[in-house]
Amino acid sequence: MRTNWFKDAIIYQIYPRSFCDSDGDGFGDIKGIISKLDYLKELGVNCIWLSPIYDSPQVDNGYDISNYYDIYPPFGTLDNAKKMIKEAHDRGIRIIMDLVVNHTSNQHKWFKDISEHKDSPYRDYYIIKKGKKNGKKPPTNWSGFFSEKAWTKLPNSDDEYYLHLFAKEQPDLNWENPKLREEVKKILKFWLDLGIDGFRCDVINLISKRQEFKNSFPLPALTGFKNFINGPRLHEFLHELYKDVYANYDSMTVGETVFSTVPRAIELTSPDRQELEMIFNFDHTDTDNYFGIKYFYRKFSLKRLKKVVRKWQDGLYQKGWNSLFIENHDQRRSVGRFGSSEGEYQLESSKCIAMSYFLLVGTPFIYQGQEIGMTNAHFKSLEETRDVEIRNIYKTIDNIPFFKNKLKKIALEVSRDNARTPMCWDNSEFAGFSTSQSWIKVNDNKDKINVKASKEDENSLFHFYQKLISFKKDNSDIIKNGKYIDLLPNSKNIFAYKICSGSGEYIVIANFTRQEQKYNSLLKADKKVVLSNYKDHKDNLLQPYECLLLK
Ligand code: TEU
Repeated sequence: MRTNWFKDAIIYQIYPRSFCDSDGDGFGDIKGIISKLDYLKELGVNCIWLSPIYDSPQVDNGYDISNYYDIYPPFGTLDNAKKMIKEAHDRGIRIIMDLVVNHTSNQHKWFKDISEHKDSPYRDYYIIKKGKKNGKKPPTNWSGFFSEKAWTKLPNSDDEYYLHLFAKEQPDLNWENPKLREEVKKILKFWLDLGIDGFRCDVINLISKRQEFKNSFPLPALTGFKNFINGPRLHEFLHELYKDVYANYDSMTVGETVFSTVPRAIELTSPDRQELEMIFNFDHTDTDNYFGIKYFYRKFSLKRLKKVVRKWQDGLYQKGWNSLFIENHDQRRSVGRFGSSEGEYQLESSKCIAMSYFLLVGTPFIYQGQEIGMTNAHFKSLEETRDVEIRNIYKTIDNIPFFKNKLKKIALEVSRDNARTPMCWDNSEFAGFSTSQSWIKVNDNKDKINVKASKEDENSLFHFYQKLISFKKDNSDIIKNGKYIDLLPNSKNIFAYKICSGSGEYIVIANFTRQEQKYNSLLKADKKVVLSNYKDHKDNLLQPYECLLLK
């Protein structure tokens, strides 16, 4: 009954609050999504990943869920969601939902109950520990992902604390408790029975915590990470969900796994272990920073990127399955990133990056707006941003004696809000996203970069993505068993690789610089150009950011 449809999926991520607003309140909604399904079909995608639409106080834009069985009213109703699922399916588009079960909102009825009643039956749903020194100090020195301490005092308690790896409004769930795991299965079944096709599992490799709860060596960020990343019962918990729920549906799961490694990914995604279908690894998004921390910015290097691609493509070959992405709602935009350029060669370089990642072996993801080349928002001040993460970072920076202004500038440039500004549909006042002021500013370049303009220009990035999608669909036999071969591992300017299998092969050659690059045309073997970002090609020369797909 279960099929491997995830290997043929071309997935489009929708960030609902910024996608399309149907009722003019400046906030995207489900009816807005329904109105754009034909657009997605035209682009060619066959699956949507929806960031959370569940009921939520929206401290972390819906990644803090207060009711898993209902919809946040500004997004619409459950009936709207049912209609969306049907309308998508009618167009051959599957839907996977975000599943946020490492933590809930502090407004979830379970957490509210323990905050109000000492003997609440839900106490064991969360991770509650007595503080040290009669409750004056937290149980451990751990710190979380949003530059906060990981423990906060439980409301109405003198000496007890609860664990939260994200904002203090996002208490972590206690997966050691079998009752909690049954609740999670109930949630999964509810949505699968409603017709959902699977889940993108938020920070899923944090669900199992080491039970010793001991202090760790203090770090500038994520002190104690070994206690909560890839914990001892992670695989057991995931297999339990698979066996008791997923096994009965033709569903798929993609796990968001922070700080993952190839051996870990093989364990998580190898089909015989029955845990997840694929994972997101973030190694390539760390090719322009130090230690995996985006604020420690450094110049991108193609060699670093190629090393990471080689590691993951070779590592999972015939053992697991890769996901492929260059943007999402937590990352700044790819225009101007990964060697691409904002300004001169903007279109050529966006196409070059697009081809390079999209045709690797794995399931590709496109984040809303990426297909038309939306850029960063270029925020001028904190007031223009909305994200809880950047607010916390600003507080941290205020406590640092030096370089405050420089650090704040970097924080604005890498802020998650860069990817969260409204989808630009046309050049009207509110970019066709809404008929009134949106919850966060519209990009200043909406007059040039919008869906309408992209569709009208046959040379646009939108049409280029359409072609990449068709190629990927038409060549799925090669890709499913495809072996990745890096053709120029030592070049710091050219990314060239071959994907080959018993069913055939193709080659991608891409110049990641704004200069012409000489190369040996023997690389092209006897193949013909199927797609490129230039009309004419030179024999032994690649033009700035020129990319070639050869078959
Ligand atoms: O992200 C997990 C995560 O690790 C990121 O928050 C990361 O720390 C951050 O992007 C670095 O800039 C997931 C969701 O994708 C994110 O939106 C949520 O805020 C987070 O989990 C908590 O649910």
